[in-house]
Amino acid sequence: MINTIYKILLVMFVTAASCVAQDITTLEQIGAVVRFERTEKAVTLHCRDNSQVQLTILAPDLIRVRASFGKPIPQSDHSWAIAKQNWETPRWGLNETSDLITITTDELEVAINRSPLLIEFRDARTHQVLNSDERPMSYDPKGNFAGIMFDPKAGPFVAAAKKLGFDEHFYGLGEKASRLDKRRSSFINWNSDTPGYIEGKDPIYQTIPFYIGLQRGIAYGIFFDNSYRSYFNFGQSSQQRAWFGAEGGEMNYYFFYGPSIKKILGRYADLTGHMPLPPLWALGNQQSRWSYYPDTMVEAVVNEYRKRDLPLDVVHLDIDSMNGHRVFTFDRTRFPDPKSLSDKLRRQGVKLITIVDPGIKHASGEGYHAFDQGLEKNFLQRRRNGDLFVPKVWPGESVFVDYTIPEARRWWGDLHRVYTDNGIAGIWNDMNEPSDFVDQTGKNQLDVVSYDEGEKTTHAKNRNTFALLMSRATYEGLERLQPDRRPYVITRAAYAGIQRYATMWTGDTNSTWEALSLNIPMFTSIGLSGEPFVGSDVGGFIGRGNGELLVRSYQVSFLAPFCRNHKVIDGYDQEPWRFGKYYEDIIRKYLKLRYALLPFLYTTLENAHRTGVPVFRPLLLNYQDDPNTYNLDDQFMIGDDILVAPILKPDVTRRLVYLPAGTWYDYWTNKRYTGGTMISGEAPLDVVPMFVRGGSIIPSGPSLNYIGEKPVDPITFNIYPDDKGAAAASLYEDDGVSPAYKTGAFRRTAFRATRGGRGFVVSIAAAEGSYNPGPRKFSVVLKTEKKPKVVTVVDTGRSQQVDIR
Ligand code: MIG
Repeated sequence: MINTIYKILLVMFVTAASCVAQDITTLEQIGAVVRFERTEKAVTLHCRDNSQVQLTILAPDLIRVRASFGKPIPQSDHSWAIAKQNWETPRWGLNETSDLITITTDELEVAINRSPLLIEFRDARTHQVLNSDERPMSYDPKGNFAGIMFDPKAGPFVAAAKKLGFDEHFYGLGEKASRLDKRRSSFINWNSDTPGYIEGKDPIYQTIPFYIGLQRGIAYGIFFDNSYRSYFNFGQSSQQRAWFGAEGGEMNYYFFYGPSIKKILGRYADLTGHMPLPPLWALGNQQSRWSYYPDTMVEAVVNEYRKRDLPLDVVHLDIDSMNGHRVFTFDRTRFPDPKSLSDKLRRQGVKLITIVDPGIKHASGEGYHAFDQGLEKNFLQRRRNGDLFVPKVWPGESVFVDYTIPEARRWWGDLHRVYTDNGIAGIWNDMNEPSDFVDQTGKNQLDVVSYDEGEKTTHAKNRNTFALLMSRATYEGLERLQPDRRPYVITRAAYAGIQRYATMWTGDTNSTWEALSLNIPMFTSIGLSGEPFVGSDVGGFIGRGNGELLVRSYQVSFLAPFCRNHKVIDGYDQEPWRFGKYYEDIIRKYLKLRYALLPFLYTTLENAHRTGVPVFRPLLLNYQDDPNTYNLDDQFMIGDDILVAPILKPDVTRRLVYLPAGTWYDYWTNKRYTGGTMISGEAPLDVVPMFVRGGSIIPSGPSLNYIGEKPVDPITFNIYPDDKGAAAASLYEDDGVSPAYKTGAFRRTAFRATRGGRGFVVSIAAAEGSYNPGPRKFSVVLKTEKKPKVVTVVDTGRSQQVDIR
């Protein structure tokens, strides 16, 4: 039965395609500027057609553009994505001529042509053009776009068109089943449950309407903060324009100036929120299956992991752990005592995560608390005519919560007490596009009204933010229930800002080589869109894998923030040992390496939290001036220092690896390379080509079965000097579980190595932050070809015992 539903879903998605021509030149253009006024932080343009445009100066490198067509800019101004509303206005100036109004900040110059109304962003110092309107912003008062609109009642359609650079590259846009450089592609955002998606399938689960343009090494960003079904076209069918638009709402975008992508990502994180740190164990290895039950099966999986000396931190409980798919319940035949199960597993170092879907079983008169309370409190979604909205999901006929109601979010969050009381350590939000088996496109939900700050808006506006608000309710609930612990939420669907509440995985992939090769551009693009904690079902979700595919899949994911093997209900088993000892031994090697590199991974993750720069990076993020990286998406970097070039095809044991300029070390052999060229990497099945940047220091720890098993002692600093003999790094540590890091309870230690005379000097700076990790040893390993004669350690912090190898 489940199988059949699943196959029907698959067929539906493969056949549904949207191919209506989207010609924005038929839209009406905003009128010319007739006058303008200026306040302390903004300029408002009044247009001939009664439209208004407002440019707000938020930071020297961040300008918001808001347009209201045929009417004044409304007073109400709300977005679920925005984390920071109040910006301290930077200094800026305004200059006008008969043709132009020019806004200047320390970094940006915004030239507004009055007639026609065209906006151009330039570098304030060089006056170089960064991005300019190809035509005035446009809208659809006449309904010309009727054939394109998914919900014709939503409109009017709004659009902005930008000149397409001859050599302009486009990155980001969140989770798309596409390559890294989005140039010549077009996309739609409409959160959709798309099992078994392949490259080109669009839209899929998430909506992050933020992209980065890069030309001549100079980057800008555009965040089109509009949750309606939106369109992004990066010159797919036009030589002159890239455009974005939406089926309703305001033209409302934020323009970010780099020139570095890293700087843009920092600003984007300031605007839409920084990812809080998840518990450190979230970086541990995770195992899942649709579905492990009963409890003895979960124990068997954990015992098998321990018996086979494979590290493991988390097991996931999928939908069959619930009583008839009722969220916030356990199936008491399968899981008679979830608390004693979680206690038992915890003693083995394993945490349980359970799935929570948005569908609450429609269960009148049954005494099911979630349904009864939701109904009684009037928190459930209703159609415009007042009827309950009754989608069909796993429990059969169901209801959804209107998460735009603050009290409903609070109630939903509090419902998680049944999980925290039973020792469940994290929550996995699935099906939150929201998926509805009655009609997966969303057509059947168009007249569902959400409270939406009292505006009572429909599905057209609220679909794409549904998952964001559900994750928010979950995160805030866990925060209230366990204030001394960091919440850990995983979501499938999302809207911009999701990183404040949830981590993500890329949904129902296939167990195929094609799907594996998509992992890299997807992880890196999601990272470039403000979501640093990414991962995919290791081995692929749907279909039958094999040992070779599973091993190569681990070689992609072993350093991804989310490393979880998961499998569909009717798929062949895929735990690391399922294909025999030969493959299992290789997988063990990579899982152990992941655990050994945890000090490095966690330091990189904390950097993502603080700076918005992701862990899993495309090379272009670190080498923005090197055009060889602009379309390179079959290799990746972890942080600034580790480069991995996995094998993405069967029967292949060697590949070309691009090493950017600089010194590089083969991780396995320590062989030195001078970059700026392609090299041939040897990759027998047990080897993934992996290189370390000269100039880096990689901290590593002892072998662990799970995080927290024993103190991270000793910490080894692996020093890879650059061509001048220098290297530097820092190590970040905290308690790994509590939110105390937010108030200074962390320890950041800077390290530096320099070559001098016949030896090396390694200096350890005084640590920053109040966290005390207790006594442990530091060990220094110099990865130089010849052993230096003298190594001196200067320990300003004076807290460690250091030995040198
Ligand atoms: O319609 O809960 O992406 O990870 O195992 C399928 C069952 C519902 C989809 C998720 C997948 C999960 C599955 N879910």
